[in-house]
Amino acid sequence: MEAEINDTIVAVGTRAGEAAIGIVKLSGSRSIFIADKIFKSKNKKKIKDINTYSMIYGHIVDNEGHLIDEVIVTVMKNPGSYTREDVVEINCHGGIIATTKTMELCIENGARIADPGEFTKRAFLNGRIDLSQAEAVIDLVRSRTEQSLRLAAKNLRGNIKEEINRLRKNLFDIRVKLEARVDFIEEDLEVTPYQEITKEIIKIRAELEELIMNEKKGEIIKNGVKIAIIGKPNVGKSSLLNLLSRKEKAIVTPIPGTTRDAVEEILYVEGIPLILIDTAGIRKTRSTIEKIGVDKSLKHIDEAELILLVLDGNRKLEQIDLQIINKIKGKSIICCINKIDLKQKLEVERIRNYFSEKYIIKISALKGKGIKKLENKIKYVILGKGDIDLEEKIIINSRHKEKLEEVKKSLNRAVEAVENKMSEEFPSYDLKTAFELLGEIIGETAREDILEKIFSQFCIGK
Ligand SMILES: Nc1nc2c(ncn2[C@@H]2O[C@H](COP(=O)(O)OP(=O)(O)OP(=O)(O)O)[C@@H](O)[C@H]2O)c(=O)[nH]1
Ligand SMILES: [Mg+2]
Repeated sequence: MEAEINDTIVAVGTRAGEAAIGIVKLSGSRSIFIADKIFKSKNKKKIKDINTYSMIYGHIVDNEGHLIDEVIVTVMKNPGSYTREDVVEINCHGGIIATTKTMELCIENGARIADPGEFTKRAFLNGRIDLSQAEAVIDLVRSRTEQSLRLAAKNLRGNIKEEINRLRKNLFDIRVKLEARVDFIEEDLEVTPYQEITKEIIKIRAELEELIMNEKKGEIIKNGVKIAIIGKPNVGKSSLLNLLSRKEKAIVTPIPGTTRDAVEEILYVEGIPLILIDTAGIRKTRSTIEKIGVDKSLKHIDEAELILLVLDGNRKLEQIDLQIINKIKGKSIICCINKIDLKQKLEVERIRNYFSEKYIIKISALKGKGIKKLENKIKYVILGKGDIDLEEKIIINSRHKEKLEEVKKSLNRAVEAVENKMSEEFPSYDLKTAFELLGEIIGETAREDILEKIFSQFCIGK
């Protein structure tokens, strides 16, 4: 059921459990009234009589006059609050009971418990933030690295909204020119030639493409990259995982088939989470346990964005190596020739048939040789030439990207219509569609189910 926007909502905004403080948040037209019913201030003042952005000290008292907690109450009056409604925050002592009890008292006095993300949803519905900013709030809360935090903070400032509005304005201007052609042609006035209009649409399309391209970087920053270490048994996969993560995470022994289950470790390279997965060595085996491990390795090949193929430099290339190479064909691969501290028997020329020199790296996982080079190569493969330059770029999310792909299709149709010299209403219609699709990114034309999907990702009290 769709909640009403004009009722007053309440939630505990901090995580349950022992903590220094726990905050109960109220938002809505009756929040000050409700708070005043359960709060007795030290100086006998009512909350309704204090200024916005000020605090008042006192106690929460239940209907029978029992003291619940000693608190500080903050008031942020509409429209200068997170939701643009009257907001009251009650700072209780941390712990489960005081905050829960305070929230229950608010409900007894007319508040309704908030849905997940409802505070932010109200900020959106009341026009304080757009949809891309609301999404940035989720990203901010979920940030695990400084990079992803910076990205979210930038989008929270309205970075994406501004860009989308600029694109929308440009589209709108082109439509005006198209419509002017219809009106002016009859009056014999000068009109914008179709050629020029094509150029302008193509320029916007190029800008969309740039945004779409940068989406991947944003996803990498937020969610990291899965990297699977793959190879036959005993080539040094686990040793490599340990070395890269600088931990004794995986068991290393001279016995082939040591690793049975995939071992995962997250490391951060310049703020980018790399999810490294050490896998069981791939070979034909009769052991049931090892077989399961090998199956898992094959699954990780499919899921990984990058494969570190490990070969043993001390052994000749074997059939199984070739089978593995065949299996990972088409993936992003760095070929690591390991154990270069030992006598080299691997036929490197044969390897060059499969991988370009650029992606072949010689290392020693035992001695730590070539590791810096490998790390740099990983970074290069993941990010491409340029580093992730957050300061300059606008980084959208995957939902925005999907929309932009649709926008691009509309623009393609518009270009086609203009190039085929079709009458103005055809390209104009496509531009209008593009304009509306862009509106869905910032929530101007978003449907209820999209809003539901976005706000349900929030935690309660946000
Ligand atoms: N000399 C030398 N030995 C290495 C090197 N890397 C690994 N080893 C040794 O090779 C053996 C196997 O290493 P692991 O890291 O367990 O190999 P693995 O690929 O994980 O093996 P499985 O889990 O059985 O698939 C161990 O005795 C390691 O110490 C290296 O660069 N040089
Ligand atoms: Mg291993």
